[in-house]
Amino acid sequence: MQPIKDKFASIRHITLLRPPIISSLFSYSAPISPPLALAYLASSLIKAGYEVTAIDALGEAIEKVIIYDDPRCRVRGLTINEMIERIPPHTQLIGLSCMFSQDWLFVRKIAEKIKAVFPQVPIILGGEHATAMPDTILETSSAIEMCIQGEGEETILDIAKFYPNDLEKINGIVYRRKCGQLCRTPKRVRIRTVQDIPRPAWHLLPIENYLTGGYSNHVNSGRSMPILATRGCPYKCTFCSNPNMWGQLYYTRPPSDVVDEIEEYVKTYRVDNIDFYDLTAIVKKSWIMEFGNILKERKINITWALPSGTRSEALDADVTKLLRETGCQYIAYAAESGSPRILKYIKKEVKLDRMLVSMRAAKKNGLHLRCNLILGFPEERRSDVYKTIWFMMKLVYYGIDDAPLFMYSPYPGTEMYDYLRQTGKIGKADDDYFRTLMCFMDLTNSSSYCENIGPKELAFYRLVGMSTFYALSYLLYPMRIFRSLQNILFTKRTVTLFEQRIVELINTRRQIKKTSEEDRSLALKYEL
Ligand code: B12
Ligand code: SF4
Repeated sequence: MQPIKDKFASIRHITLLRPPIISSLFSYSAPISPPLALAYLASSLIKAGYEVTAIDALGEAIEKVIIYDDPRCRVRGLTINEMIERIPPHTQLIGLSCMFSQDWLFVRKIAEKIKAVFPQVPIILGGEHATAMPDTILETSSAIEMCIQGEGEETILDIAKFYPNDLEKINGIVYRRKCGQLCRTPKRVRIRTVQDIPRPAWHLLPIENYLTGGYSNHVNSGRSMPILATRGCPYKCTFCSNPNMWGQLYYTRPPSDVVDEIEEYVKTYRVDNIDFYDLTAIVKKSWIMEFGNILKERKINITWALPSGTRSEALDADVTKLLRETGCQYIAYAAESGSPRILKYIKKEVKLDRMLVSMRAAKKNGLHLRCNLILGFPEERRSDVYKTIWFMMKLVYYGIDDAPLFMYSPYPGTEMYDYLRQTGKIGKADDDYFRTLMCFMDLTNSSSYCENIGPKELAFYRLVGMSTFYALSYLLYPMRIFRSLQNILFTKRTVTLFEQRIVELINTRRQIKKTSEEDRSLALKYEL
């Protein structure tokens, strides 16, 4: 990490802002989870001696849901006005985060409104979207001055140190020169010793709101804290932005360091559950065995989960047994397709039969499991779709609890997006393109980038696949009906994604109604 702040640096106070959750109007879900990026960035800045204000627009108003008109979307969190009110007048740099490209239209609006109130303060943008599309961002928004590429902890320290005179000294940025020309500095070398990155500064954020509400990126397991054990992913699937964002370098923290962090959360925040947010949490069996054994030795009384979609190679019968013994409750496997032809095409190096063996062992050891699947890749044929649906039926047979079917969305910064641009299947990255990204969880709206199957037909397959999966799994395992009813109606603690989605739908309807007319009109007024 970087040394202590240069005392002659011009920037002393930095505001970090995480936007609210933005989703399409009829989205059946928009998971609520704490802002890891903000917590990590704030921590590095504080350690280097800067003053930081961290505004988590979601966390500060989790139950406020407002319908916006342009872009037509549902927004959970503070209004733009409320975000602006929280920015200290003396701040010298505003760092916005944009994790999802579908959020861009709204994030652009936030940046413009902030700029109107703070014309002298530079606004910089980081996150997956800023890494993938810096040119488009800087060309279409004069409010944003600079985009950060990839990992941000070291880059933001350099920005605070070198802004505005020595920007060329900062690796990993794209910025606009005074003459309007865009300038890209060399890529930044990734942080290898991830255990040295200062731990997230949760004390600056409204983490208690997430903990009390049991919010996490999958099911409600009580007071849940996110954690990262690794950075990056060694694979290079063509639909994923990882290779562009992180490269193929994969660095893990020592298991004992991760367990230390968990212990700290149990002590400080009384957490019940830990969720790993890693791109690919488990690659090596030796790592996960060591982690499990340390958890066991230290007798830490928590549950934990791997909800981000992991690989199966390291998860055999021994490992899943140990995981269960140490409180692991939920694992998401990332199969993506039931068609070996498609798996080869998307460069997803998984073997479905091996994954099924791993799932079977995990199920036998009492874990709840999910398998993520996608439909509608550009070269997908009907026969591939049928194979995926057939694979889902096998999953029912093996007792898998969840099998969400997502529509393929072309995210910028992915190999497949570049292919679709080159072949003209995606024209300009204009506002319409970002609107189509928004409908990935919208059952009333669908888009298709598939050469062989149209959007309506794909939506039909998704409906058939998912409804058959859940209908059959409740028929085959009738006890699940009672468990789900009990969880949805009474305990509100959920164990599957299906239960969680129903609870979210009920809550969101209630929250939209509860969000006062005053807030709504304020939000709309600010848009004009
Ligand atoms: C956990 C996770 C989720 C969780 C929670 C996300 C959340 N709200 O916190 C859940 C399950 C909800 C989720 C859902 C989805 N996700 Co997701 N998710 C992730 C994942 C695995 C980890 C995110 C994370 O916390 N990382 C750890 C932090 C530390 O990293 P970071 O956010 O990138 O921040 C670093 C840098 O980006 C940078 N940075 C970030 N902001 C800023 C700001 C400034 C000022 C600076 C200087 C730097 C900076 O510095 C940070 C520290 O190094 C990422 C992949 C990844 N990034 O690792 C995908 C990822 C973000 N998700 C992705 C997608 C596509 C989705 C879904 C659409 C998938 C789906 N079909 O369900 C949904 C959309 C949800 C929605 N909003 O409606 C894509 C986004 C691609 C894109 N361009 O839009 C990613 C990149 C995965 C991938 N490789 O394809 N996701
Ligand atoms: S989809 Fe998963 S395995 Fe593939 S590159 Fe992305 S993070 Fe890695």
